[in-house]
Amino acid sequence: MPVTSDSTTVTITDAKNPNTSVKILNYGATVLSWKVDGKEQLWLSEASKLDGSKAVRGGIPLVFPRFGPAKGNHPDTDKLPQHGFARNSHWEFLGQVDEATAQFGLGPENLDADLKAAWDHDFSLIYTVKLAGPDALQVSLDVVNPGTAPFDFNVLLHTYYRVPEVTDVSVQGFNDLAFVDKVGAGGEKKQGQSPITINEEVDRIYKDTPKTATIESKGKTLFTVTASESLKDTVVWNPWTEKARGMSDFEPKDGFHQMICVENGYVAQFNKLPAGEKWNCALDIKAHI
Ligand code: TA6
Repeated sequence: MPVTSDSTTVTITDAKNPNTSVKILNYGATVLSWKVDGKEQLWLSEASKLDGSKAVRGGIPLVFPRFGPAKGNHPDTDKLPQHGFARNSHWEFLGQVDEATAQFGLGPENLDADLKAAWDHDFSLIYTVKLAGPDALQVSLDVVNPGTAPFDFNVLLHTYYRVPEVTDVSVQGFNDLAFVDKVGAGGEKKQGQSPITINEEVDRIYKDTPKTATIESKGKTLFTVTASESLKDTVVWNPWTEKARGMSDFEPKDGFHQMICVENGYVAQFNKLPAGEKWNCALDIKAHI
């Protein structure tokens, strides 16, 4: 049975290779693990909470309906916690679409009362996770507005890619795109340069990014990442020493050497979804093991 579930997780196993699988925690509909022929492709903190007490530190957390902390400039979402509520809510496993695909749903009925009060809109999220091949993972999200008024939202797939050593990594495909630098005081627009490398804390928002990027190490491609047109922007993040030390759920403390977040989303501004309409995004990741 390639799709199996228990009370807290769903696992999709490749029908042709039992060592290839993806595991999703119902809490946050968070992809916790993606193994290709037994080799883990995602980074997950050893101190990550998996009991629903806190958003998962690692894997692919989902960010909706706001990205980042409240800034006091968006009353409709400013009462929400950082990165919204999708990653820290109990999603419903809707079942398998086929032997390689599972679906999860979230609506107002799934939200804690405080979160529902903080963002009182009718909405429906349908998240689909697919083992799209022996070395491919596809995730896609439908955002539906069944209500009678529009709402503004951000979406981000906060993917923690596992890498051998982040200082050997280069992210190709962004050309020399400018970025907003969130490190320090944050918010300064800076000129980028290609490839993106990591030798310190990096926390950048790249707007209107090309739809395909590669994550390489020592000239070898580790991942090819292809985003739908609707995922306009990309965040690149590595907490480095101090920020890793400051996160209680980030372990081991030097684990930032084995991860890089390349996060496809719609975050540079809010997206308005009219009443009765649906928005979709998809991300395809190929692992080159
Ligand atoms: O996506 C990058 C970022 O917004 C960083 O600024 C950092 O805050 C990271 O997300 C992790 O946020 P979290 O709320 O999961 O600690």
